[in-house]
Amino acid sequence: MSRYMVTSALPYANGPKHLGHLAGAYLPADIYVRYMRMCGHDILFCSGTDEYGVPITIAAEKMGITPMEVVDKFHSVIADDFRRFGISFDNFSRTTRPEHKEFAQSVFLELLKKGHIVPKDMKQLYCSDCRRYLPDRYINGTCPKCGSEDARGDQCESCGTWTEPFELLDPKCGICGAAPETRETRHWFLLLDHFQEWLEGWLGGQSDWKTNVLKYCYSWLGDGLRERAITRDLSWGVPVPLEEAKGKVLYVWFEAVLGYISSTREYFAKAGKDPGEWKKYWQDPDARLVQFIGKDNIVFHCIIEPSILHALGNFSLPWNVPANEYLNISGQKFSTSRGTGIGMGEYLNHFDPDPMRYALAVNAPESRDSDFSWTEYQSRNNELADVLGNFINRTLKFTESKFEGSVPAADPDMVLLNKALETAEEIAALMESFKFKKAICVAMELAREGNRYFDTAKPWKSLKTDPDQCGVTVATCLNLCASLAVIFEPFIPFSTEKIRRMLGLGELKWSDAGTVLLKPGHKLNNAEILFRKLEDGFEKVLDMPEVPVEAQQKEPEKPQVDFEDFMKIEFKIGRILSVEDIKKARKLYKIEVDTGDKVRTVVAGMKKHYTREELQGRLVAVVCNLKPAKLCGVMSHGMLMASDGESGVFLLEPGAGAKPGDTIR
Ligand code: B3M
Ligand code: ZN
Repeated sequence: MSRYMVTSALPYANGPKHLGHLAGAYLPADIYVRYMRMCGHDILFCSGTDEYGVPITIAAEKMGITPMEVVDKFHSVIADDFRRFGISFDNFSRTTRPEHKEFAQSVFLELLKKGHIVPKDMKQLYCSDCRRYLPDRYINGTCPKCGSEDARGDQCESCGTWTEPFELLDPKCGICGAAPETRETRHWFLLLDHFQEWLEGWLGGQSDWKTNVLKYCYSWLGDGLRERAITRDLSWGVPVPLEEAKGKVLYVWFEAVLGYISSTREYFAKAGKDPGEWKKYWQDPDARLVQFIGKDNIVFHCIIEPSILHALGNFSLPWNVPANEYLNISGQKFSTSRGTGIGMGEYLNHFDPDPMRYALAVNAPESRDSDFSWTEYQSRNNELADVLGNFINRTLKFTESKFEGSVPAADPDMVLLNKALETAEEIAALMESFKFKKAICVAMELAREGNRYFDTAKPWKSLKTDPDQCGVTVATCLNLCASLAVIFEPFIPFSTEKIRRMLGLGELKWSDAGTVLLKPGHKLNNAEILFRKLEDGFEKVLDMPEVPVEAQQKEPEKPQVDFEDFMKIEFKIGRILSVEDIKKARKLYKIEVDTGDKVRTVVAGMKKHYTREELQGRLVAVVCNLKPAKLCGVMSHGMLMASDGESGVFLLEPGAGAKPGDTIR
């Protein structure tokens, strides 16, 4: 039996990740890994956050905090969201860990020694306005390949080309927009051309890989591989381990692809493990490396990483890289920065993980981009409830009420259980060829079959007419429930755990599907509802702003007013013409205000907060039609609007340009 090393792309710790990420590289990996574990394979699943590189420094600048604060914050958010979605990593590391730095530096030195990395003086774009070198993502421009105008200096998102900053046409500083100048600096280059021929041969042998992946690779090889700079003039990153390279760091992609190995090493460095055991997953010819990524990462995993691993020698190369296409939302790319897309955490704050896991698996962007919509999600959720949930529930409820919650003394109908066995075999073949979308549909078909069986057998009738037959039906349906708990486990693990609990079963193996797991007399637990149907408009809860707890407690103290009532109040801009003290009044001023139509006298409690000079000539907001009232002997014909809180009392200030007499609405 082979050993498997499974990885999912290391997400940048620059913000929370969204459902597009989940569908691309994490959910499929988790489905695969859970299935393989159930088959008893020796399999390890590692990932972690990618914490260096310009995406992090850009986030830090935007947020006004340090890069370290950014990655600390988002590492926990991302790790927690994955955990809540049931992504079952064996280890989820961070590239800012010292072990990763040491490992990445050692790989750099090794390749330097072997002559695959050489220093060169090169041109780099420098923004004289911002006084800094502009690394890749800090440069925007036109893609030399497809002509898209929002290509960045590292990649064109439209066509996937890996661009170099000075290759962009019409480059602009990503920070200030100025046209940058070109300056000389020294950098270290990975001589990818050393690997062209070897890659052609190696990739040529991967005919079972997805065609979209191979197509990308061949287009790269077709263009001819060139040397690539793998160092940057940045302060945030793994330092280049050379005296003469002070102030330079390794290019994030060069070290990030090594993060998978660091994560595995970290896993085995933990207490109670053999620290050398990582090699069994990375340096053993029997170990199969399976890497789940999104399509924009293909070149790094199918060209760069294999070149590095090959150059190091004794490392296993990817056995498969089942890259996914994109999940779009209403035809647009998911992008948290552009405000399109749904965050994983945002979703989980309102809904359960499994319906989304199911919806994304059915709708996976496996061979082409797919589109997410709440309508589609709703119908997938309701399908879970109507088909799988319904079958489990009706079987268990019937057993509860008619058989005292025990498996009847009858031999189950092997025709149906054999069908479950065949289904499990069919799914196994699909899983092993990374066709999860088809696999989940086949699984749901078996649940449908269960409902048809129940409907046809009519146990509620046979209970009276043929109790033995009724026992057979129930024993069959219960065992089918157990088989369904097996085959759905990789997809909706939270729900199958519930099903197993209801059935009184512990952990199951893949080979348990189609077998008689529930023997006569086996006691079941109470049935719980598995899935709740969603009504139209259910997704509105996501739009509601999240109200902090303290704010929730401060309910409005005043009753609501009708718009008509509100409109009865006349608010106007006024200018203070004069301010006088009022005899014996410690808090009040008598103020003359010009409100356009007339000059009115207002008595205001401003004496403690403003001097007369401060008020003189000031523009204010005035409530004009308050019923006149006498205060300390002076009639007041209105009120000045001010804020009043712990910080003090402050007059509202009309914006510049407002004139006395203007109405306020
Ligand atoms: N962090 C890009 C991404 O999040 C990058 C992947 C690294 S995998 C080694 O899509
Ligand atoms: Zn600039």
